[in-house]
Amino acid sequence: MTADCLFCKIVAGDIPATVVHDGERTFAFRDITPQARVHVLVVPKQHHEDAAALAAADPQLLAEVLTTGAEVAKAEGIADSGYRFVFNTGEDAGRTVFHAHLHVLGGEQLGHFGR
Ligand code: D5M
Repeated sequence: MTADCLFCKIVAGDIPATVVHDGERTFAFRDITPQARVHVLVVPKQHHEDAAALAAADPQLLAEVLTTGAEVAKAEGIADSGYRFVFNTGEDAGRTVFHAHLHVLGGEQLGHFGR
């Protein structure tokens, strides 16, 4: 756990969240400001700054984050209708939390991404 990391605190149970998955190395909870009917965040339990850092340090764990995202989509009933995976990186993407996290978005027709 990294001090002052919001998502490390959520994984540790120090900050409440609506948890949808608590696995050996991955964790998932509902986004507090949902951008779609289904909006879940999947994180590695271990702290990594962003997706690229996670890929460099532990590619297997990044694969587990993606697999967990697909399992969450299935459990949320959106696997067949379709969903979107997003990793925001940097200021222009509006990145706010510096613990790698996968957004799983779906449950409705999503607008095309970009501007
Ligand atoms: O996404 C960071 C996301 O984290 C953003 O969609 C809001 C969400 N968030 C922030 N605080 C919380 C808590 N406490 N619970 C659940 N979700 C939270 P980014 O890709 O960094 O822009």
